Amino acid sequence: MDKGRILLAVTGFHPQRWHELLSAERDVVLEPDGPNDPSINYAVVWKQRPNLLTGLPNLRAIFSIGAGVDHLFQDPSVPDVPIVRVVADNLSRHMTEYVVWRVLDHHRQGALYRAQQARKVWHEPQQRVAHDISVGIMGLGQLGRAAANALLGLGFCVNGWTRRETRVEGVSTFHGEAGLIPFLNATDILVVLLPLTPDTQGIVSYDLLRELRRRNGLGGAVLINAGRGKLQRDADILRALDDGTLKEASLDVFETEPLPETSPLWNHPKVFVTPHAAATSDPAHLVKPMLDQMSAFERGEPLLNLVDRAAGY
Ligand code: NDP
Ligand code: OXD
Repeated sequence: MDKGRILLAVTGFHPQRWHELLSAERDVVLEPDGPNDPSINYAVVWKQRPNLLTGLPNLRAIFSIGAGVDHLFQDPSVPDVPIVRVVADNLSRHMTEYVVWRVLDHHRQGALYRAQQARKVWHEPQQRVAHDISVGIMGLGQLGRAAANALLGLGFCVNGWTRRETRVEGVSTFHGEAGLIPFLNATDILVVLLPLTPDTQGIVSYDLLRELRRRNGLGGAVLINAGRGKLQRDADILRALDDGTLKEASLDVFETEPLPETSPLWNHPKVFVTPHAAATSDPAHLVKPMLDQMSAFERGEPLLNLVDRAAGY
């Protein structure tokens, strides 16, 4: 197979660095030359314009520059070619840092200390050991497993919930609809690392949060969502925080992004907000493996990290 040409189609951030690095090895364009451009062989995309990829007769594969591919499926006309997503140590490490940071902050009562400091209060609250706390991770994929292992290393009990039956050493695993309530009932701090699919949209509802365990020394259940904003219902989270169903939340993702200035989540004393920054795709780490995959594919080797279209992730 000849050395294919790349269409780089991203919206929402500047493509310059991706363009520079991809161009080191291949011809890269930012727009097809008309609706049926036969010269395009690969599309490297993030939230591409609807219909942009339809009718490219020689498209061999699509590369998402993110781990999540829900942005691609916003366009129902995405052609039926293999879709490769990001799986990278660098991304898993960043997500693990975010999860460990937020779990430890809730566990070590960061919000309480910040409030005490503001009032110059010298008071030592009771502190639980990590082993008394169960962190439940929804989604034990590339990112969820890495985070689970780090939390186990810190001494937390870790539960995991997946679509299919899964085993991860040291983690109590649950799966499917039947496993969801038992998983929640055994979880103090809920970490959401699911992909957004038709099955998971809106899953983090008030009813789900009500099932979390509250018998620990944290003084209530905690939610950490770094998956996708549309997995949650912002209004349900606010309701749960306000009536005590949830003690605190760390949210990296929101139903609408950027989070609108009018959202009460911005100023809520029990909410810690980050701007979808838990694990950002870094072209310095991701472009080379992408180019290597294209070359390997052209030598007849299979593509790796393929998306299962039927499952939606
Ligand atoms: P993976 O595809 O490796 O893992 C997905 C996990 O979710 C799997 O364990 C899968 O179960 C589980 N899952 C999927 N659907 C369901 C379902 N219906 N019920 C129960 N479990 C389900 O994804 P990654 O770990 O690489 O990434 C996870 C998500 O993190 C991405 O899709 C993206 O949305 C988000 N993300 C957010 C970032 C940020 O900065 N905030 C950065 C990067 C990613 P099974 O094991 O059975 O397949
Ligand atoms: C991703 C993201 O999916 O950055 O990789 O959210």
